Amino acid sequence: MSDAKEIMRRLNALAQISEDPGKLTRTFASPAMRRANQLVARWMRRAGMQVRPDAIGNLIGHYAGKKPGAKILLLGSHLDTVRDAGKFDGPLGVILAIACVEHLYRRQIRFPFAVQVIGFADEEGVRYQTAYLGSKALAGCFDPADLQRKDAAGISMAEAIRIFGGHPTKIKSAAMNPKELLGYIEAHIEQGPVLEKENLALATVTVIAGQTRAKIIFQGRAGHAGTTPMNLRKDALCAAAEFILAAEHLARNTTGLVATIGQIHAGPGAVNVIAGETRLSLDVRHAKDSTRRSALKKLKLISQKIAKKRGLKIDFNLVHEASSVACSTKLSGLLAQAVLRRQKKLLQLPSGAGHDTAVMAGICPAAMLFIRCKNGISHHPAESVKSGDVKIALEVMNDFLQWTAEKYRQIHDF
Ligand code: HGY
Ligand code: MN
Ligand code: MN
Repeated sequence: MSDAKEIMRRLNALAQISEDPGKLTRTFASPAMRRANQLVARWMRRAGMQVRPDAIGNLIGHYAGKKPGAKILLLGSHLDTVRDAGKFDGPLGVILAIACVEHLYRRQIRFPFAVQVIGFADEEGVRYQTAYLGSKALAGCFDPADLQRKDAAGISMAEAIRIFGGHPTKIKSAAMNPKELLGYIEAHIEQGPVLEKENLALATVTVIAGQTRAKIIFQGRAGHAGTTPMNLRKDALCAAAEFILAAEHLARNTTGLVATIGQIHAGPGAVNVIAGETRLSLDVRHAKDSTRRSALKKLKLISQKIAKKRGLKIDFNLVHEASSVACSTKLSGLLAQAVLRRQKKLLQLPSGAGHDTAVMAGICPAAMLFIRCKNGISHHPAESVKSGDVKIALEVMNDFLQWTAEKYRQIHDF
């Protein structure tokens, strides 16, 4: 079986490991994540890697360099998913990276640097609403206060890590030493329509858009749906609806801005009861941090005006923020040469989606390889990738590794 076909086979196998029957959901520190780590660890060992979990549950495969103590080139992506996910967002980058190491191992090739493949424990932030837990632990910027966060079942992050087999009090020890790192490369589906429109398989990434997530609570008054006159209501769901449309309006009228309310909960949640409280998520992104931050300020003001006009209380709390991050031009430059060699054309795209690359760029040069996905669909079971594109991506990554080794003396640091 060709390497690309084996990658697709493995992605299908991995996609069977879910906490939701009939759909793919694999969240941070869940039993499904543990089973996924066990399967991926087997593939890492088959590629000649030593494998270990770190304190937060990242899976780390190490392929030694020619000499002990050599610098480390990191490859990888995340193994967690959103709810009802596709099978490529995250795992494609991990399984592709393992295939690169397997390519070296089968040929007994050793480089002047070591290669490590990382399967990050939590990029999506589904369980605890704050993203990048795995890469933040590796990058030494994990916030210990997050350990107190509770999931929907009331389980704290610390408890979840302990149950998973991790060590919540030792997350600091998971931090990598930036001096030991050569760089980080993440192969990931584009999650957008541009590569397909340009009829190209691959692109490199210029910048990863910054993102802010907030939790909003409209507090009104529940009441009888039949006897409460419209002008006497404090309807929290109508307030939320007005806010959601205002957020959409602002984003539609601000170039490059996206605003999403993906979650809403109305209580008490009976057909014949006016909603007394609504809880919303808010996700705002833009390639320019100042534009994102000013949009957030406007949205907070809008929510306060709506609450005041309707006689409601409002809570508007930030739960996650990540600045926009430029990829390393040097690392991307070498990757671009490999793309040009295989694809004869190069596209460089910004990423509206967040990635662990944005965190890893804080401790080492970081770059991304985008792979075309059908109709740009992602965060959806219809996510799909052609094995022919995976084949080219594998060739590009193998070329990139080979060239990095050949030029290693000059590019000791990217
Ligand atoms: O939400 C994102 O941008 C990414 O898929 N975590
Ligand atoms: Mn995602
Ligand atoms: Mn992703």
